[in-house]
Amino acid sequence: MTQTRKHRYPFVPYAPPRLPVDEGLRAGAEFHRHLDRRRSVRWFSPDPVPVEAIELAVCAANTAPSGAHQQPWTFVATQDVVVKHQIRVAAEQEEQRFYREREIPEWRAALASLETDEHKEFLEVAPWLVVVFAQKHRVLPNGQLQKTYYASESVGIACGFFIAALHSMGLTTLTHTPNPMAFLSRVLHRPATERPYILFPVGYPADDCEVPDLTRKPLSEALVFVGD
Ligand code: IYR
Repeated sequence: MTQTRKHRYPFVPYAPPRLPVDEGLRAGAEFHRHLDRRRSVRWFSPDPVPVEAIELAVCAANTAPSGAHQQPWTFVATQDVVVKHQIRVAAEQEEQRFYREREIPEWRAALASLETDEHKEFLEVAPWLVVVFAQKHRVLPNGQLQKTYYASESVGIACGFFIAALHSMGLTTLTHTPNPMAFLSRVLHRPATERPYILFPVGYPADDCEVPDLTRKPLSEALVFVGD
């Protein structure tokens, strides 16, 4: 029997179709196989990607759970060659400092197998750049500023959905975090209440695209059961 609850705010029933267990497991295995084919890419094709694909990926991201349902993200997308050039120049400046001056030996070892360097050609080759901003505060309809809760966690989850949605459309991306990223607020005219979170170049992989020959850690390292 359903419980009768008293609500102070509107609630609606939620009853997604219940899959038979074996069907659910099959769907889970297929979903894993699909996600396992995703790779981060640094060589993009300049082939165009329709704006609808970006919109669909952001629609998917926008379904992410968030702290107090504050949805503290803004996705800023550009295919403007001038803006992409500005972003590349500024990002390469930061990366030059990182690779030439600041890079510390532990970083060097951790990044060696990725063969990254300060050159970020993909920032101009990929047809789209999507920069995700985390809203540390949000502006209420009355103009007041409200602190957001768990902004980083919420935006991180939304970015995961975004990446998965792109992959489902045969598109690729790179979770790129030039460090520091403050230049993105300046170039993209974002308010001080938002912080750049991740920069995603989006496109199809180049015909001669390669990725590092990496493997994923086994389930036994990713999942630990406790108790009986
Ligand atoms: N931001 C630098 C370095 C870098 C850092 C991490 I963590 C990576 O996974 C890859 C690169 C760069 O983009 O080259």
